[in-house]
Amino acid sequence: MDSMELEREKGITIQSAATFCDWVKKEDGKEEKYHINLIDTPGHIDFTIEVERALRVLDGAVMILCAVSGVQSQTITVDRQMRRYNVPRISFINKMDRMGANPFKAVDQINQKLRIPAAALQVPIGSEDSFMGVVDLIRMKAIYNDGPRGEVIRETDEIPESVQKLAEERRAMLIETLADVDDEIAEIFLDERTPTPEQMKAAIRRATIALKFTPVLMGSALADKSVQPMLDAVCDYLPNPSEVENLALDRRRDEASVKLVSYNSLPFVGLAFKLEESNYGQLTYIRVYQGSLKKGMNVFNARTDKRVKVPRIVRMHSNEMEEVPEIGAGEICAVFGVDCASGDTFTDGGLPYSMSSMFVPDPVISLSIKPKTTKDTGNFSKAMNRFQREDPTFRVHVDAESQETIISGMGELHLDIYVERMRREYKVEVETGQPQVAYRETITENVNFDHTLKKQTGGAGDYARVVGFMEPIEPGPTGYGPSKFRQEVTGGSISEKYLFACEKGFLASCEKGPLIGHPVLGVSMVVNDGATHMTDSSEMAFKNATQQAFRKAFKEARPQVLEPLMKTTITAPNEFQGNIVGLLNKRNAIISETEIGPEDFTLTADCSLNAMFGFSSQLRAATQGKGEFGMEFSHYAPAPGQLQCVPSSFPSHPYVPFTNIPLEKNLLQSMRRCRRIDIRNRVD
Ligand SMILES: Nc1nc2c(ncn2[C@@H]2O[C@H](COP(=O)(O)OP(=O)(O)OP(=O)(O)O)[C@@H](O)[C@H]2O)c(=O)[nH]1
Ligand SMILES: [Mg+2]
Repeated sequence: MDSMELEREKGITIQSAATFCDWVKKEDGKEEKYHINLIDTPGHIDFTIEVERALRVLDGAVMILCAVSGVQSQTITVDRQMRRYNVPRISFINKMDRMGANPFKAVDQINQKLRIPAAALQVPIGSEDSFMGVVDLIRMKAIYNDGPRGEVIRETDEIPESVQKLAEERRAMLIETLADVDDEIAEIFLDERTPTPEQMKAAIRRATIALKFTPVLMGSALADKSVQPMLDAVCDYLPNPSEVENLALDRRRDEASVKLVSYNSLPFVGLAFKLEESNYGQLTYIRVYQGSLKKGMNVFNARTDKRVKVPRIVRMHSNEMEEVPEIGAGEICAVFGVDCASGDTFTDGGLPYSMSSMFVPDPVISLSIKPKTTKDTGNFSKAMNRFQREDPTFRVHVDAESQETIISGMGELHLDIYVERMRREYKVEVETGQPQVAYRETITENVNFDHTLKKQTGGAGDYARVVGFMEPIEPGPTGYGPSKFRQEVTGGSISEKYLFACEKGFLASCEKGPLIGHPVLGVSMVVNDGATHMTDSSEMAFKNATQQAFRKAFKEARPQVLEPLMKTTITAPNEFQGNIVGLLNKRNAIISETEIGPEDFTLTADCSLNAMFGFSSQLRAATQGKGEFGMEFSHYAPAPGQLQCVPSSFPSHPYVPFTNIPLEKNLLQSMRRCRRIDIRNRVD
C-alpha cells in the first residue's frame, strides 16, 4: 500500500493508507462475506500522528511482529498507543521464512514485555526455507498454502508427526491462558474437561474484545504463507462496529457522553480524521460512526457550525479510489470538497454532538529552512501550507527576530522526509540549518508586579498601569500545561476592552519567552488592579504594558528553561546490561523499568533529548551492534544546571548562545545510521 515514490525507495511507510476489501471466510464448507476497512500505518515514531489517527478511528488492530526480532522497541511504542485508544488486537508473527524464526519467543515477549496475556493459536509446520504452513490448534487441522501465490488453502486432519507433540503442548497452553482470562473456560478447565472449538473461539473473541488477551497467529507475507488464517481471525476475533463503544459529547447537555450506535437508519455522525491534498482538491477521510453519508447530502461541522454539501464520496483503495453513492455506519470513506480541519466532527445538523479528537504530541525538534532560490518561494509556501494542513505534528512559523522560517516536528527523519518531498513533489531545493531542540520556559516562584507604561511625546501620550501577580502552575500528570491569564479587577480600574488587550499581550509574551525565546508553559498571570488615563490609554498601551510587566516579573520569578524528556526504550542481549546502564547514567537518564528475559533485556528510561545525541553510535559500540533503541516524547522537565542561565546575568535580549545549541551533529548522523540498520534488518 506504500504508494509514494519516497516510501518505496526508502522501504518504509510514511503516510497511512486506507483500503477497503471484502473477505470471504470459508469454514467447514460455509462461506461468509465480510467488509474490511483497513488502514496501514507507519511503524516509525517520527510518523506517530499517522498511527494516532488510525487508532483513533479503528475498531481493532493487527499488530505485526517479526519472527526473529519479536517485540522491538518500536512495538512497545505502538503498544502504548493501542492502549491509549483501547483498541483490541490480534498479533501476527510475520517472516516465519527467516533464519532463526522463533514465534514462541515472540509470544513470550508479548506476555512479558507488553504485559498482555497472549497465546499462539497455531504452530508452524517446517521452518525457514521449508516453512509450509501451520497447525490450527483450535480445530487441530494442518493448513497448507498451495498455488503459485499460496492462494489455494489445503486443510487436512493429518498433523505431521514432527509437530504433533508441540501442537498438543501449545494447545494446552492456549486453553490454560484462556482459563486465566475467561470465566467460562476457567470453569471447564477446573472441571478438567476440554473446551470445544466453538467454546474456545467464543472465549478468544470475548477476551480479545475486552482487551484481556491477544491471540497470536503466524506466517510469512513474503512467502505467501498462512496469511488467510490471519484474515479469518480478523473476522472471528476483532469486534464489528456494533460491538465497540464509541462515544460522542452532547454539547447541549454539558458535554455528557452519549453512545453512538452503528445503524444506518440513525442520524449521521462522522469524524474527519485525516486530510490529504490530492490532484482533485482536498480529500477528507471520514469514519462514519452512526447513520450513513450520502452523496449530495448536507452535513454540519460541529466546530464551526457551518453547513457543507458533500459532492463526492469515494472508497479508498490505497492511492486509487472508487466513487460510491453512499457509505454506511461503521465504515471509512473519503470525501471531496469538504473543507475542514483534521479531527472535526460532522453531523446531519440535528444532533449537537462532537467527538473527542486524537492525541497530538508536541514537536521536539526544529530547524530553519529556506528555498535556495527566491523564484521557488511560491512553491515553497504552497508545500509548507499543504504539509501543515495534512500533518498536525508538523509546524511552521517565522521567527520574528531572524525572519527565518522554522519547521518543527517529531524527529529528524520526519523533517528530512518533508525536505525531500519538497524537492520531489514541488521541485524546490532548500537550505536547512542545524536541528534544534524545542525548549520551553517557565517560572518557579510567585512574584507581584506593578508596572506603569507612560510616554509623553507631544500630542496624545501612552498610558497604562497593570498590577497583579504571576505564579507557577504546578505540572500535572501529563507535564507542564499551557500558561493562563486571569483578570480579577474590581472597581473598574481597567475596562473590559483594555483587559482583553492585556490578555493579548500576555499571549504574545508566552509565544516567545524572555529567557531564550522559546514558548512559555505553566505560568499563571493575574491582573487585579491598574489605572487608566482619560485620553492617553489605548488597547496598544495596555497590551505593551502587560508584555513589559510579564517580562520583568518573569525574570524575577526564578525562571527555568525546560527541555524535552524522551521515553527511551532499549533492547539488547543480557550480557550488555552493565554497559548500557553505564551509558545511561552518564546521560543522567532516569531508568524506570528493567525487564530481563531469557536472552535479552528491555530497559525504559526518561532521558533528555539533548543527551541522546550520539547515543546510537555508542549503543552500537557497547553492544556489538546488537542493541536497538526507540524514543518518544514524554514530557518537559527543567534542563540541567549547566544549561540554565543565572537570572541576574540575563541579558535583556534573548540569550542567543543557548538557543543555538545544535543537536550534536554526529549524534544525528548516528541516529540516521541506526535507522538505516533498522531498515536493512527488515530486508534480509
Ligand atoms: N523474509 C521476509 N521478509 C519480509 C516478509 N514480509 C515483509 N518482509 C520484508 O520486510 C521489509 C519491510 O516490509 P514492510 O512491509 O515495508 O514493513 P512495514 O512494517 O510496513 O514497515 P513500516 O511501514 O516502515 O513500519 C521488506 O523488505 C519486505 O520485503 C516476510 O514474510 N519474510
Ligand atoms: Mg509499512
